[in-house]
Amino acid sequence: MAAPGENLKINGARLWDSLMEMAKIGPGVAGGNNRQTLTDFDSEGRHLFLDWCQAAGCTMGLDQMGNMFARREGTDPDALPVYVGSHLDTQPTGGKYDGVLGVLGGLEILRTMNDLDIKTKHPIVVTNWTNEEGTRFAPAMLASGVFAGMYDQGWAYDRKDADGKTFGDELARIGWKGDETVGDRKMHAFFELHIEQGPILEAEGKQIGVVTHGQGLWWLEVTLIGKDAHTGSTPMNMRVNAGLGMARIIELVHTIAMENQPGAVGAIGQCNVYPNSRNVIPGKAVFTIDFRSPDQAKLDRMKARLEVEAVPIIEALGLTMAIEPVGHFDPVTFDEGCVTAVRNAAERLGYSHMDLISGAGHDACWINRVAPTAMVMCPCVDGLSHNEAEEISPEWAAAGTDVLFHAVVETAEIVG
Ligand code: HGY
Ligand code: MN
Ligand code: MN
Repeated sequence: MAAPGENLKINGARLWDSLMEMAKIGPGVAGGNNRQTLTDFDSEGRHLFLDWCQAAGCTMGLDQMGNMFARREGTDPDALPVYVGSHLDTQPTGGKYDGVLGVLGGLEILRTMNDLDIKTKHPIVVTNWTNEEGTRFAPAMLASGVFAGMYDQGWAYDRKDADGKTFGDELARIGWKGDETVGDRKMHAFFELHIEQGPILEAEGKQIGVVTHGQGLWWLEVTLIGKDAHTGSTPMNMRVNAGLGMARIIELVHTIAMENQPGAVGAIGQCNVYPNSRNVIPGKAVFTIDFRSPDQAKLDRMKARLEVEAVPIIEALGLTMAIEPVGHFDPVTFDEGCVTAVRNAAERLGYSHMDLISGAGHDACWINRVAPTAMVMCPCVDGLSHNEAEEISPEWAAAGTDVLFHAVVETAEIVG
Protein backbone atom coordinates (compact mmCIF):
# COMPACT_ATOMS: atom_id res chain seq x y z
CA MET A 1 0.00 0.00 0.00
CA ALA A 2 1.29 3.45 -0.88
CA ALA A 3 2.20 5.58 2.09
CA PRO A 4 1.65 9.33 2.07
CA GLY A 5 4.73 11.23 0.99
CA GLU A 6 7.25 11.36 3.80
CA ASN A 7 6.95 15.11 4.04
CA LEU A 8 3.16 15.12 4.19
CA LYS A 9 1.99 16.64 7.45
CA ILE A 10 -1.22 18.03 8.84
CA ASN A 11 -1.84 21.71 9.53
CA GLY A 12 -0.84 21.95 13.18
CA ALA A 13 -1.97 25.57 13.61
CA ARG A 14 -5.45 24.78 12.31
CA LEU A 15 -5.67 21.75 14.61
CA TRP A 16 -4.64 23.85 17.60
CA ASP A 17 -7.18 26.56 16.74
CA SER A 18 -9.93 23.93 16.58
CA LEU A 19 -8.88 22.49 19.96
CA MET A 20 -9.01 25.96 21.51
CA GLU A 21 -12.38 26.69 19.87
CA MET A 22 -13.90 23.46 21.19
CA ALA A 23 -12.43 24.20 24.64
CA LYS A 24 -14.64 27.32 24.84
CA ILE A 25 -17.69 25.04 25.08
CA GLY A 26 -18.39 23.80 28.59
CA PRO A 27 -15.59 25.74 30.33
CA GLY A 28 -14.35 24.55 33.70
CA VAL A 29 -13.56 26.88 36.60
CA ALA A 30 -9.77 26.57 36.31
CA GLY A 31 -9.00 26.67 32.60
CA GLY A 32 -10.16 23.17 31.68
CA ASN A 33 -13.55 21.79 30.68
CA ASN A 34 -16.77 20.55 32.21
CA ARG A 35 -18.55 19.26 29.08
CA GLN A 36 -20.14 16.17 30.59
CA THR A 37 -21.97 13.70 28.40
CA LEU A 38 -25.55 14.49 27.30
CA THR A 39 -25.50 17.95 28.83
CA ASP A 40 -26.38 21.05 26.82
CA PHE A 41 -22.65 21.74 26.55
CA ASP A 42 -22.13 18.29 25.05
CA SER A 43 -24.83 19.10 22.50
CA GLU A 44 -23.19 22.44 21.71
CA GLY A 45 -19.86 20.72 21.15
CA ARG A 46 -21.53 18.15 18.90
CA HIS A 47 -23.07 20.92 16.78
CA LEU A 48 -19.69 22.60 16.37
CA PHE A 49 -18.14 19.28 15.33
CA LEU A 50 -21.04 18.67 12.90
CA ASP A 51 -20.60 22.13 11.35
CA TRP A 52 -16.87 21.58 10.89
CA CYS A 53 -17.39 18.12 9.36
CA GLN A 54 -20.01 19.41 6.92
CA ALA A 55 -17.69 22.28 5.97
CA ALA A 56 -15.08 19.60 5.21
CA GLY A 57 -17.53 17.90 2.85
CA CYS A 58 -18.50 15.00 5.09
CA THR A 59 -21.89 13.38 5.53
CA MET A 60 -22.83 12.70 9.17
CA GLY A 61 -24.34 9.47 10.49
CA LEU A 62 -25.85 9.17 13.96
CA ASP A 63 -26.78 5.96 15.77
CA GLN A 64 -29.20 5.20 18.61
CA MET A 65 -26.51 5.80 21.24
CA GLY A 66 -25.66 9.21 19.81
CA ASN A 67 -22.38 8.05 18.26
CA MET A 68 -21.46 10.44 15.42
CA PHE A 69 -19.88 9.23 12.15
CA ALA A 70 -18.50 11.87 9.72
CA ARG A 71 -17.82 10.12 6.40
CA ARG A 72 -15.40 11.18 3.65
CA GLU A 73 -16.02 9.12 0.52
CA GLY A 74 -13.39 6.81 -0.95
CA THR A 75 -13.04 5.79 -4.58
CA ASP A 76 -14.65 2.43 -3.73
CA PRO A 77 -17.96 3.12 -1.97
CA ASP A 78 -18.30 -0.57 -1.12
CA ALA A 79 -14.95 -0.80 0.62
CA LEU A 80 -15.23 -0.94 4.42
CA PRO A 81 -14.27 2.45 5.85
CA VAL A 82 -11.27 3.18 8.03
CA TYR A 83 -12.62 4.75 11.23
CA VAL A 84 -10.72 7.25 13.35
CA GLY A 85 -11.94 9.04 16.45
CA SER A 86 -12.39 9.30 20.19
CA HIS A 87 -14.76 11.32 22.44
CA LEU A 88 -15.84 14.93 23.02
CA ASP A 89 -17.32 14.46 26.50
CA THR A 90 -15.16 15.44 29.48
CA GLN A 91 -14.78 14.86 33.19
CA PRO A 92 -16.41 17.50 35.45
CA THR A 93 -12.92 18.89 36.08
CA GLY A 94 -11.49 17.70 32.80
CA GLY A 95 -8.81 18.94 30.47
CA LYS A 96 -9.08 20.40 26.97
CA TYR A 97 -7.43 17.46 25.18
CA ASP A 98 -8.61 14.14 26.71
CA GLY A 99 -10.65 12.61 23.87
CA VAL A 100 -11.00 15.88 21.99
CA LEU A 101 -7.56 15.55 20.41
CA GLY A 102 -8.58 12.21 18.91
CA VAL A 103 -11.80 13.54 17.39
CA LEU A 104 -10.39 16.82 16.07
CA GLY A 105 -7.17 15.06 15.00
CA GLY A 106 -9.37 12.85 12.83
CA LEU A 107 -11.12 15.90 11.41
CA GLU A 108 -7.73 17.52 10.72
CA ILE A 109 -6.76 14.47 8.64
CA LEU A 110 -9.82 15.02 6.42
CA ARG A 111 -9.12 18.74 6.14
CA THR A 112 -5.51 17.99 5.12
CA MET A 113 -6.64 15.39 2.59
CA ASN A 114 -8.95 18.01 1.09
CA ASP A 115 -6.08 20.53 0.95
CA LEU A 116 -3.80 18.03 -0.80
CA ASP A 117 -6.56 16.39 -2.87
CA ILE A 118 -5.63 12.97 -1.52
CA LYS A 119 -7.96 10.17 -2.55
CA THR A 120 -8.19 6.78 -0.83
CA LYS A 121 -9.84 3.56 -1.88
CA HIS A 122 -11.55 3.09 1.48
CA PRO A 123 -13.85 5.81 2.84
CA ILE A 124 -12.66 7.41 6.08
CA VAL A 125 -15.06 8.04 8.97
CA VAL A 126 -14.31 10.33 11.92
CA THR A 127 -16.16 9.25 15.05
CA ASN A 128 -17.32 10.88 18.28
CA TRP A 129 -18.25 8.12 20.76
CA THR A 130 -20.89 9.06 23.33
CA ASN A 131 -20.10 8.91 27.07
CA GLU A 132 -16.54 7.67 27.02
CA GLU A 133 -15.87 9.09 30.49
CA GLY A 134 -18.53 7.25 32.44
CA THR A 135 -18.50 10.00 35.06
CA ARG A 136 -22.17 11.03 34.76
CA PHE A 137 -23.46 7.63 33.60
CA ALA A 138 -21.39 4.57 34.56
CA PRO A 139 -19.69 2.65 33.05
CA ALA A 140 -17.02 4.38 31.02
CA MET A 141 -16.90 3.75 27.24
CA LEU A 142 -20.63 3.02 27.36
CA ALA A 143 -21.62 3.78 23.75
CA SER A 144 -18.58 2.13 22.17
CA GLY A 145 -19.34 -0.81 24.46
CA VAL A 146 -22.89 -1.07 23.09
CA PHE A 147 -21.43 -0.75 19.56
CA ALA A 148 -19.07 -3.66 20.27
CA GLY A 149 -21.93 -5.77 21.67
CA MET A 150 -20.64 -5.64 25.27
CA TYR A 151 -23.71 -3.91 26.73
CA ASP A 152 -27.41 -4.19 25.94
CA GLN A 153 -28.77 -0.91 24.59
CA GLY A 154 -31.82 -0.98 26.86
CA TRP A 155 -29.58 -1.43 29.90
CA ALA A 156 -27.47 1.49 28.70
CA TYR A 157 -30.58 3.66 28.27
CA ASP A 158 -31.56 2.91 31.89
CA ARG A 159 -28.24 4.05 33.40
CA LYS A 160 -28.95 6.84 35.87
CA ASP A 161 -26.97 9.93 36.88
CA ALA A 162 -26.78 11.32 40.43
CA ASP A 163 -30.07 13.19 39.87
CA GLY A 164 -31.88 10.04 38.72
CA LYS A 165 -32.02 11.11 35.06
CA THR A 166 -31.59 8.24 32.59
CA PHE A 167 -29.12 8.08 29.72
CA GLY A 168 -31.93 7.41 27.21
CA ASP A 169 -34.03 10.37 28.34
CA GLU A 170 -31.06 12.75 28.35
CA LEU A 171 -29.90 11.61 24.89
CA ALA A 172 -33.39 12.29 23.53
CA ARG A 173 -33.63 15.61 25.42
CA ILE A 174 -30.48 17.03 23.80
CA GLY A 175 -31.69 15.87 20.38
CA TRP A 176 -28.80 13.56 19.50
CA LYS A 177 -30.55 10.19 19.47
CA GLY A 178 -30.09 8.87 15.93
CA ASP A 179 -31.90 6.18 13.95
CA GLU A 180 -28.99 3.92 12.99
CA THR A 181 -28.86 0.56 14.71
CA VAL A 182 -25.81 0.57 16.97
CA GLY A 183 -23.05 -1.74 15.75
CA ASP A 184 -24.40 -2.25 12.21
CA ARG A 185 -21.43 -0.35 10.82
CA LYS A 186 -18.51 -2.59 9.83
CA MET A 187 -14.96 -1.28 9.88
CA HIS A 188 -11.81 -1.99 7.86
CA ALA A 189 -9.84 -0.68 10.86
CA PHE A 190 -10.09 1.80 13.73
CA PHE A 191 -7.42 4.22 14.97
CA GLU A 192 -7.57 6.45 18.06
CA LEU A 193 -5.20 9.28 18.95
CA HIS A 194 -5.16 10.15 22.65
CA ILE A 195 -2.97 11.98 25.16
CA GLU A 196 -1.11 9.48 27.33
CA GLN A 197 -2.67 10.68 30.60
CA GLY A 198 0.47 9.39 32.31
CA PRO A 199 4.13 10.47 32.75
CA ILE A 200 6.05 7.91 30.68
CA LEU A 201 6.44 9.58 27.25
CA GLU A 202 7.43 12.94 28.70
CA ALA A 203 9.87 11.30 31.14
CA GLU A 204 11.43 9.23 28.34
CA GLY A 205 11.55 12.24 25.99
CA LYS A 206 9.42 10.50 23.35
CA GLN A 207 6.99 12.28 21.01
CA ILE A 208 4.86 9.25 20.16
CA GLY A 209 3.47 6.28 22.08
CA VAL A 210 2.84 3.20 19.94
CA VAL A 211 0.13 1.57 22.03
CA THR A 212 0.41 -2.21 21.95
CA HIS A 213 -1.84 -3.04 24.92
CA GLY A 214 -4.33 -1.50 27.33
CA GLN A 215 -4.88 -2.17 31.04
CA GLY A 216 -7.98 -4.07 32.14
CA LEU A 217 -10.35 -2.54 34.70
CA TRP A 218 -12.86 -3.37 37.42
CA TRP A 219 -15.23 -0.70 38.81
CA LEU A 220 -16.90 -2.04 41.98
CA GLU A 221 -19.65 0.04 43.57
CA VAL A 222 -19.76 -0.61 47.32
CA THR A 223 -22.78 0.27 49.49
CA LEU A 224 -22.33 0.15 53.29
CA ILE A 225 -25.32 0.39 55.62
CA GLY A 226 -24.96 1.38 59.29
CA LYS A 227 -27.13 3.67 61.40
CA ASP A 228 -27.54 7.46 61.39
CA ALA A 229 -26.98 8.76 64.92
CA HIS A 230 -25.92 11.88 66.81
CA THR A 231 -22.16 12.57 66.61
CA GLY A 232 -22.22 14.11 70.08
CA SER A 233 -24.44 12.00 72.29
CA THR A 234 -23.84 8.51 70.84
CA PRO A 235 -21.17 6.55 72.83
CA MET A 236 -18.32 5.24 70.64
CA ASN A 237 -19.22 1.58 71.36
CA MET A 238 -22.81 2.13 70.14
CA ARG A 239 -21.95 3.54 66.73
CA VAL A 240 -22.57 1.78 63.40
CA ASN A 241 -20.47 4.12 61.31
CA ALA A 242 -20.60 3.59 57.51
CA GLY A 243 -18.10 6.41 57.02
CA LEU A 244 -15.51 4.57 59.11
CA GLY A 245 -16.13 1.39 57.11
CA MET A 246 -15.55 3.31 53.88
CA ALA A 247 -12.29 4.75 55.21
CA ARG A 248 -10.99 1.29 56.13
CA ILE A 249 -11.91 -0.15 52.73
CA ILE A 250 -10.23 2.78 50.95
CA GLU A 251 -7.07 1.84 52.87
CA LEU A 252 -7.54 -1.85 51.93
CA VAL A 253 -7.83 -0.96 48.22
CA HIS A 254 -4.56 0.97 48.41
CA THR A 255 -2.82 -1.90 50.26
CA ILE A 256 -3.99 -4.48 47.68
CA ALA A 257 -2.71 -2.33 44.80
CA MET A 258 0.63 -1.67 46.51
CA GLU A 259 1.10 -5.36 47.27
CA ASN A 260 0.57 -6.17 43.56
CA GLN A 261 3.31 -3.96 42.21
CA PRO A 262 4.49 -3.62 39.54
CA GLY A 263 1.57 -3.32 37.16
CA ALA A 264 -1.42 -2.64 39.38
CA VAL A 265 -3.34 0.45 40.47
CA GLY A 266 -6.28 0.97 42.78
CA ALA A 267 -8.20 3.92 44.21
CA ILE A 268 -11.65 5.28 45.04
CA GLY A 269 -12.53 8.35 42.97
CA GLN A 270 -16.22 8.69 43.78
CA CYS A 271 -17.49 8.45 47.36
CA ASN A 272 -20.60 9.70 49.14
CA VAL A 273 -21.73 9.46 52.76
CA TYR A 274 -25.34 9.97 53.79
CA PRO A 275 -26.94 12.08 55.12
CA ASN A 276 -23.64 13.99 54.84
CA SER A 277 -24.51 16.24 57.79
CA ARG A 278 -21.81 17.60 60.10
CA ASN A 279 -23.38 16.18 63.26
CA VAL A 280 -24.77 12.87 61.99
CA ILE A 281 -22.78 9.64 62.04
CA PRO A 282 -23.14 8.38 58.42
CA GLY A 283 -25.61 5.52 58.26
CA LYS A 284 -24.79 4.92 54.61
CA ALA A 285 -21.73 5.15 52.37
CA VAL A 286 -21.61 4.53 48.60
CA PHE A 287 -18.28 4.53 46.73
CA THR A 288 -16.68 3.06 43.60
CA ILE A 289 -13.42 1.12 43.62
CA ASP A 290 -11.26 1.41 40.47
CA PHE A 291 -8.78 -1.51 40.10
CA ARG A 292 -6.61 -1.81 36.95
CA SER A 293 -3.79 -3.99 35.65
CA PRO A 294 -2.43 -5.14 32.27
CA ASP A 295 -2.28 -8.63 33.81
CA GLN A 296 -5.64 -10.45 33.73
CA ALA A 297 -4.82 -12.84 36.56
CA LYS A 298 -3.55 -10.03 38.79
CA LEU A 299 -6.61 -7.90 38.08
CA ASP A 300 -8.99 -10.70 39.02
CA ARG A 301 -6.91 -11.58 42.12
CA MET A 302 -7.17 -7.99 43.37
CA LYS A 303 -10.96 -8.02 42.98
CA ALA A 304 -11.28 -11.40 44.72
CA ARG A 305 -9.03 -10.32 47.61
CA LEU A 306 -11.08 -7.16 48.16
CA GLU A 307 -14.33 -9.13 48.23
CA VAL A 308 -12.90 -11.48 50.89
CA GLU A 309 -10.96 -9.06 53.10
CA ALA A 310 -13.65 -6.37 53.21
CA VAL A 311 -16.05 -8.74 55.03
CA PRO A 312 -14.32 -8.88 58.49
CA ILE A 313 -13.76 -5.12 58.33
CA ILE A 314 -17.48 -4.53 57.84
CA GLU A 315 -18.60 -7.17 60.34
CA ALA A 316 -16.37 -5.68 63.07
CA LEU A 317 -18.28 -2.40 62.66
CA GLY A 318 -21.72 -4.00 62.54
CA LEU A 319 -22.28 -2.80 58.97
CA THR A 320 -23.88 -4.58 56.03
CA MET A 321 -22.26 -4.41 52.59
CA ALA A 322 -23.24 -4.86 48.93
CA ILE A 323 -20.66 -4.90 46.12
CA GLU A 324 -21.93 -4.38 42.54
CA PRO A 325 -19.58 -4.49 39.51
CA VAL A 326 -20.47 -1.36 37.48
CA GLY A 327 -17.67 -1.49 34.93
CA HIS A 328 -15.26 -4.07 33.57
CA PHE A 329 -13.06 -4.86 30.62
CA ASP A 330 -10.20 -7.31 30.24
CA PRO A 331 -6.66 -6.21 29.34
CA VAL A 332 -6.43 -5.44 25.60
CA THR A 333 -3.92 -6.51 22.94
CA PHE A 334 -4.24 -4.24 19.89
CA ASP A 335 -4.05 -5.46 16.30
CA GLU A 336 -0.46 -6.13 15.21
CA GLY A 337 -1.00 -4.86 11.66
CA CYS A 338 -2.49 -1.57 12.83
CA VAL A 339 0.16 -1.17 15.53
CA THR A 340 2.83 -1.69 12.89
CA ALA A 341 1.22 0.97 10.68
CA VAL A 342 1.49 3.40 13.62
CA ARG A 343 5.09 2.45 14.38
CA ASN A 344 6.12 2.70 10.70
CA ALA A 345 4.45 6.10 10.42
CA ALA A 346 6.37 7.44 13.43
CA GLU A 347 9.58 5.99 11.97
CA ARG A 348 8.92 7.49 8.51
CA LEU A 349 8.16 10.90 9.97
CA GLY A 350 11.25 10.84 12.17
CA TYR A 351 9.36 11.17 15.46
CA SER A 352 10.88 9.60 18.56
CA HIS A 353 8.60 6.81 19.74
CA MET A 354 8.26 3.88 22.10
CA ASP A 355 5.84 1.02 22.63
CA LEU A 356 3.38 1.72 25.43
CA ILE A 357 0.63 0.07 27.47
CA SER A 358 -2.34 2.40 27.93
CA GLY A 359 -3.03 3.04 31.62
CA ALA A 360 -6.42 4.57 30.85
CA GLY A 361 -9.37 2.94 29.16
CA HIS A 362 -10.44 4.15 25.72
CA ASP A 363 -13.17 3.49 23.17
CA ALA A 364 -10.49 1.69 21.18
CA CYS A 365 -10.42 -0.97 23.92
CA TRP A 366 -13.97 -2.01 22.98
CA ILE A 367 -13.72 -1.39 19.22
CA ASN A 368 -10.69 -3.70 19.20
CA ARG A 369 -13.18 -6.54 19.69
CA VAL A 370 -14.98 -5.86 16.39
CA ALA A 371 -12.28 -4.41 14.11
CA PRO A 372 -8.48 -4.29 13.78
CA THR A 373 -7.59 -1.41 16.10
CA ALA A 374 -4.59 0.56 17.32
CA MET A 375 -3.87 3.78 19.22
CA VAL A 376 -1.39 6.61 18.91
CA MET A 377 -0.44 8.57 22.02
CA CYS A 378 1.26 11.90 22.60
CA PRO A 379 2.78 13.09 25.90
CA CYS A 380 1.01 15.38 28.34
CA VAL A 381 2.68 17.76 30.77
CA ASP A 382 3.63 16.03 34.06
CA GLY A 383 1.48 13.12 32.91
CA LEU A 384 -1.50 15.00 34.32
CA SER A 385 -5.06 14.34 33.13
CA HIS A 386 -8.59 14.29 34.57
CA ASN A 387 -7.50 17.64 35.96
CA GLU A 388 -8.27 21.08 34.53
CA ALA A 389 -4.54 21.78 34.41
CA GLU A 390 -4.11 19.04 31.76
CA GLU A 391 -1.73 20.44 29.12
CA ILE A 392 0.02 19.38 25.93
CA SER A 393 2.14 21.32 23.44
CA PRO A 394 1.01 22.22 19.91
CA GLU A 395 4.04 20.29 18.69
CA TRP A 396 2.97 17.12 20.51
CA ALA A 397 -0.57 17.50 19.14
CA ALA A 398 0.73 17.92 15.60
CA ALA A 399 3.20 15.03 15.82
CA GLY A 400 0.53 12.66 17.11
CA THR A 401 -1.86 13.73 14.39
CA ASP A 402 0.80 13.40 11.70
CA VAL A 403 1.36 9.79 12.75
CA LEU A 404 -2.39 9.19 12.87
CA PHE A 405 -2.69 10.75 9.38
CA HIS A 406 -0.09 8.44 7.87
CA ALA A 407 -1.43 5.30 9.58
CA VAL A 408 -5.04 6.06 8.60
CA VAL A 409 -4.40 7.11 5.00
CA GLU A 410 -1.99 4.25 4.38
CA THR A 411 -4.55 1.75 5.73
CA ALA A 412 -7.26 3.41 3.60
CA GLU A 413 -4.97 2.90 0.54
CA ILE A 414 -4.09 6.05 -1.37
CA VAL A 415 -5.33 6.04 -4.98
CA GLY A 416 -3.50 7.83 -7.78
O1 HGY B 1 -11.47 5.70 33.02
C1 HGY B 1 -10.77 5.78 32.01
O2 HGY B 1 -9.73 5.15 31.91
C2 HGY B 1 -11.15 6.69 30.88
O3 HGY B 1 -10.53 7.94 31.09
N1 HGY B 1 -12.57 6.87 30.79
MN1 MN C 1 -10.31 9.83 27.10
MN1 MN D 1 -10.89 10.66 30.38
